[in-house]
Amino acid sequence: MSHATLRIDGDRLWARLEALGEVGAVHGAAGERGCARLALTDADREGRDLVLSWMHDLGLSVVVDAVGNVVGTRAGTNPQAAAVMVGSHIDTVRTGGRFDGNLGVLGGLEVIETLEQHGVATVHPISVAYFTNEEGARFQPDMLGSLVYVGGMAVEAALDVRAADDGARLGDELARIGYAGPTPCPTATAPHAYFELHIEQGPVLEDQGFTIGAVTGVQGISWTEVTVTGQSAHAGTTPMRLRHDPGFVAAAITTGVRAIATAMAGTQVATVGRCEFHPNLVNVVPATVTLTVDLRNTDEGLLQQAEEVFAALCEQLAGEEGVTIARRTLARFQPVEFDESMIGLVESTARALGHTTMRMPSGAGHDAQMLARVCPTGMIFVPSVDGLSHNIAEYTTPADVVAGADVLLQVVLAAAGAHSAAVH
Ligand code: HGY
Ligand code: MN
Ligand code: MN
Repeated sequence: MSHATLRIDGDRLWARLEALGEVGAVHGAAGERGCARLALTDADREGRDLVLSWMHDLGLSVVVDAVGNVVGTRAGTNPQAAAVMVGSHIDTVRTGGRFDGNLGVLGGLEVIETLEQHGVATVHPISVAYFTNEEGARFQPDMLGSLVYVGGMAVEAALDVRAADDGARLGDELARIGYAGPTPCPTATAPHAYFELHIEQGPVLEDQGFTIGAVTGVQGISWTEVTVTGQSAHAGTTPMRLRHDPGFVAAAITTGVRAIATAMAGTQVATVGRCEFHPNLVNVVPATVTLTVDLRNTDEGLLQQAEEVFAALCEQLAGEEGVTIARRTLARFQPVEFDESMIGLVESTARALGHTTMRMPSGAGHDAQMLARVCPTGMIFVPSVDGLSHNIAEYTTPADVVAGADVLLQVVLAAAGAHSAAVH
């Protein structure tokens, strides 16, 4: 029997989004309601515990691995078959929203609860996962948990990563919040397929009037920590010609990477998101400034070009100002293309459900770009209101949440092989 008429319960999914959104809740002056659950903080633990309780309520068998990835699995009729996995993340940036990552994990739980509710069995097991430290806001690189999960980073190296803000060691924080799990990673068995439902986090779907994005892939990411060391001096007595001012160089780098992106146009983007002065005092020419540069492009060759121009800018500024500039790579991932069969499945499923759909690359990084290394991977985008994300005003309408989760339900059924069963 076809399960094409099966639909998720939108109210139940929205209620979970609201409940998880209250963990680490951040409220804005204009009524915005966001989340702050930086990876491996107490708020992250609280969110993890809540989702874990929902996994147990659904009777899933749950494993926690050595970097804190959590995977809950509903049995299939063929225990030998690899699971169809649905996943994302529940850690957020400091000014995060209630949909980024959360929607993919809770959408997966909703798919399973819908199958349970209607007595639908599947040949393949179905897993729902949340991966550790997808955001990379506290610990770098981003997508760290899923990178380790697929064997792209050694567990030991991951556990030794230090937080940018307070120097905390990832492994210690994992143990502190009780998520240093016993299951080894990388995973012993690759999923049969992986699907991730995610908000677009940009303006394209909304601007062009489409409901579902059939994601073609994820653009390349290059994160660099730049430490500029100059000479601390008195702000009043030091003539301009004698200064070696890392503050000036940091500002030149900030405007310089903007100029690189503007000159390259296309999909090139550049961001200086973090900048710390030392000693950070009104009357002291800084001794050092540490800043981060985030460069991205859908094309690897162009991303390398942007990196080269950026490196040349640093050399030039160092010579002109008489400072030293040290660059440390925090994350570097090449662009990823998803399998055509998975893009087509998302696209045809969305259309069969009566939704408008367009193909598009992802500007943001996602766990899906790591899972694509080990299994067929597809992503479903739903619109972000005003294209906003990594902002507490992030919002996606209930109708679009339901549309995305219904597409997720159907692509999972297509991949997992649904058994004919009575649909109440
Ligand atoms: O940075 C990103 O694109 C993702 O949110 N980690
Ligand atoms: Mn995300
Ligand atoms: Mn994010």
